[in-house]
Amino acid sequence: MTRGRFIAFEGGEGAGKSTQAQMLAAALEAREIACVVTREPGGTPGAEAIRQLLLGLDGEGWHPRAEALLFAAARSDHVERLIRPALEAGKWVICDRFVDSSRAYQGGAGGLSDSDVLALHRVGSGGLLPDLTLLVEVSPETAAQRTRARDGGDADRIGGRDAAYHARVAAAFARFADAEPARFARIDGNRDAEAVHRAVLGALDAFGQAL
Ligand code: Z5A
Repeated sequence: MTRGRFIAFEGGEGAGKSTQAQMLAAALEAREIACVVTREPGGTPGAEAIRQLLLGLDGEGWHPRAEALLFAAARSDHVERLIRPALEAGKWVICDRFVDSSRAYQGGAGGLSDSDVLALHRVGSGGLLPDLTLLVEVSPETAAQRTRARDGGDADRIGGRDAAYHARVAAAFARFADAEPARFARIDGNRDAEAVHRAVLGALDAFGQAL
């Protein structure tokens, strides 16, 4: 049995990751390639419960290190119970956010060191990395317009952090992509969804993951 491919979408809120994950899954299914679409934080019952703790908690919220541990714990359950078994069964896994989100949000923007975030990932998830990470990048104006149209101004605990925090997240993602060109493709997400989807398929092709 050939192992499946592990593809992650990354980027800021409103970049269009979930839309592109669904469009890629439809393209795979049209080619009769079995795939699983999942998300972080979440993807398993345990990780979805941790998602509620992370994004829904009222009051003072989590200290940055506690937040990083909770994301790593959710990911650990997700990797062991869903991602690895699906890959071993030969399915493609399309994941809406993965460890690079922890590196960008809890690391680059939140103040933890990259090596600490990666150490938690080694302990929790054996250091599993995607075969390809598609970084969907949009301007802050595009992101704000899309999330406003969808949520009417409501944001979760992390999405609601200030513009400087989100600018640090975007800068961190760009640094990771530039540092690891063999694993990342940067996609301009400001275009309409079909044009972004074509760029996603082009990136898969260029990375030798052609459909
Ligand atoms: N987080 C973290 O801190 N550390 C971690 O390790 C992980 C996560 C894994 C999860 O939020 C939060 O957790 C997130 C990071 C943090 N907070 N922030 N910021 P989430 O899962 O609830 O939400 P999100 O990941 O930020 O995604 P999102 O807001 O749903 O955005 P998206 O998936 O990138 O976008 P979308 O849902 O595909 O599209 C948004 C809207 O735009 C929607 O109405 C679409 O129909 C529309 N759209 C999409 N694409 C287009 C194009 N191309 N043109 C026009 N309109 C479009």
